[in-house]
Amino acid sequence: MGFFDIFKKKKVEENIEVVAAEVTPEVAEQIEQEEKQEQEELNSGLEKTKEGFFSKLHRAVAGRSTVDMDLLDDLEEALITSDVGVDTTVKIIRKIEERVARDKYVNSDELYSMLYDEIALLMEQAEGSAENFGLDAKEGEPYVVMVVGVNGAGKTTTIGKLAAQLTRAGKKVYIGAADTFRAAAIDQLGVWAERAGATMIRQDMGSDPASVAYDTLRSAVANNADVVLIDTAGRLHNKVGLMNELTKIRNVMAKVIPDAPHEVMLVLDGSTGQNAFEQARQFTQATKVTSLAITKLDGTAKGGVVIGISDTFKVPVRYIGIGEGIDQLRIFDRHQFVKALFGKK
Ligand SMILES: Nc1nc2c(ncn2[C@@H]2O[C@H](COP(=O)(O)OP(=O)(O)OP(=O)(O)O)[C@@H](O)[C@H]2O)c(=O)[nH]1
Ligand SMILES: [Mg+2]
Repeated sequence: MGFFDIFKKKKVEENIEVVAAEVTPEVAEQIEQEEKQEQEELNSGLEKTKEGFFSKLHRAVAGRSTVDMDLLDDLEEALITSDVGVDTTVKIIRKIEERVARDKYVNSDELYSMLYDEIALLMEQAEGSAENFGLDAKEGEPYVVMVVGVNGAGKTTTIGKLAAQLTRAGKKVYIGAADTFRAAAIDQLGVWAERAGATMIRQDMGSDPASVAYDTLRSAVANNADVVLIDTAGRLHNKVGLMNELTKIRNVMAKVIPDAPHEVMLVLDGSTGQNAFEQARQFTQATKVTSLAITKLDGTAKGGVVIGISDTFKVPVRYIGIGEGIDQLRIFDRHQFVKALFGKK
């Protein structure tokens, strides 16, 4: 489901009778097929995480007939080494302990299903869901998303993929090349903008990023754009400098559109495991982050970070990247994710 399908969904909800009449068995079947295909693509994107997670769990559980302290210790280790994070792991283990104490004898299948339930519940309770995305956007005003994150996290790629989804959904998209640190960064974004059919606003390398953001918003407003995506530089070697720069970009944008940016999306490289936690910690402390995109979940066994990060930061994960391709950005669906992790159909 694309970003702006949410708007459609809202309209649909206001007009439920019409929609009910439209859902023919053929349409229902098509929806079901699409959902199935999405789940399959997600399953293959998360294959390595699933294998890593399960081989560890399996090793912990294999040959044990009862759930005792030893097994729980091994389970704890399996979760931690799957990058779920210590705090979240401890939370999960406590829940399992409580249930085991209640249910007494638990076999390994039951243990797996308990784990599934607990992780699914944890994700459920983590604040924010894709269902709310963008509902506060106003008609006739561009919805501004500022994209932040350390170098190489996948900001530019995520912007490119997102722009493509949005233009495909009929939205007019403006992209601001506010990472002026390297000429190559501007060119890379230009290639994505062209592919996506979006308009990129740029200045020369080395120019003031806030000035690029300002130009982008002015131009977006003048041309009735629907969405603005602002790319930023991700250098962290001078953290204070970077955070000041982000603040300056925000302030300048608010001069054009008072509510902007409507969204500050932090992009995290999921394949860095614990490092992604650390980045989330630093950025959420330094600037207001309203959503997360976790990239590179394909090709890594560290996808457990999504569970820990959702639980720890209470900032909704909006998107996950499962490949470099233009179509490999997904709205994060907690249910689908946990299912993929446990290999459930
Ligand atoms: N496999 C995979 N690669 C990805 C994904 N997202 C981004 N990448 C790759 O990660 C690399 C870095 O991505 P960029 O989008 O350039 O990262 P950035 O955050 O803009 O980096 P800077 O501009 O240096 O700050 C590129 O080679 C991307 O193709 C993903 O979901 N999966
Ligand atoms: Mg970039």
